[in-house]
Amino acid sequence: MANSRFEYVKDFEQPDVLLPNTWIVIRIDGRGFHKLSDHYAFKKPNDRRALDLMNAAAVAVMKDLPDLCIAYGVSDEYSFVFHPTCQLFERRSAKLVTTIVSTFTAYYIYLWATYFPDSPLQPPYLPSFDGRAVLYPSMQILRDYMSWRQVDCHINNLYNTTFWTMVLQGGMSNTDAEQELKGTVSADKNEILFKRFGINYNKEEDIYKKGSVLYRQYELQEPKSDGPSIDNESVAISKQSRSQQDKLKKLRRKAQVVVDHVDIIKDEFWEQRPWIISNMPGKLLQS
Ligand code: DGT
Ligand code: MG
Ligand code: MG
Repeated sequence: MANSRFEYVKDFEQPDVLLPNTWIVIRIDGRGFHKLSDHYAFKKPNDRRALDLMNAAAVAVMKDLPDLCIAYGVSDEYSFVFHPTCQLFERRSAKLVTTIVSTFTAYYIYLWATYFPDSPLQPPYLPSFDGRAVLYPSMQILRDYMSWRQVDCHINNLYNTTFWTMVLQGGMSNTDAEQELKGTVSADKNEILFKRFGINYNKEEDIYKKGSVLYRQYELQEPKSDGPSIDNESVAISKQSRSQQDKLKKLRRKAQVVVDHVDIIKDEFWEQRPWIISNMPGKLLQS
């Protein structure tokens, strides 16, 4: 590159490399989806088409970026997780966040017509997403982060299901339903649903109650008695040569990305799928 007297402006760019050896979570969230969901008449409290579209865009992101080890989505948000050993874009924050946000948005818009064939996108109601990177220093804290999102999904879904049932089936005004639900606990909402509307909340679909978890599928493993471990394996990965890392990347690309609606708070999910924490591809399933 030719040197010019303008070169000095480069010095104004700030480094933004994320700390090494930490889990990177990139959470994206739909901008103004309250208005957007009204405009395109999303069903209340949950619109299956909208969630399937979010999941399809997230699967495309996972396939595009084999460095991602797991993703979790609920409502208009998605959390994408990079392993502590990830070296993509030299761990530069802005590169990681903007790549995830723009790839996700591109697929969301590209796939829109598949899920909403009768409601074409119209400006100014065009979907866009914000994004941030947060670092978590241990597997336990990463798991607590994922648990936090899933608990949030459960609490919001129970509230929204009860609220919209009271309004849409019970004929209550929004204000009256809101007033009645103030200060109630989960058991109260379950009882309102069951006693007044004959709805057993436990029988609602898992995609609404548990959200969506995406990961690469390999053969499930028997849980080890000492629980999932990461440290030795991640040290081994950080010492891998470039060609070893490329080989693993190819293996990851071969695995199917699945969309599951399961409990990610308990140990079982993580113990059966040790490759999520270790980032070492497991045995591919025979297709
Ligand atoms: P933000 O994120 O600050 O730009 O603002 P919003 O409006 O995106 O608010 P947020 O992200 O806190 O809440 C998500 C909104 O999206 C919430 O108002 C409900 C709406 N939404 C998401 N999924 C569905 C759905 O399946 N059905 C309906 N009716 N609304 C949904
Ligand atoms: Mg939003
Ligand atoms: Mg949101």
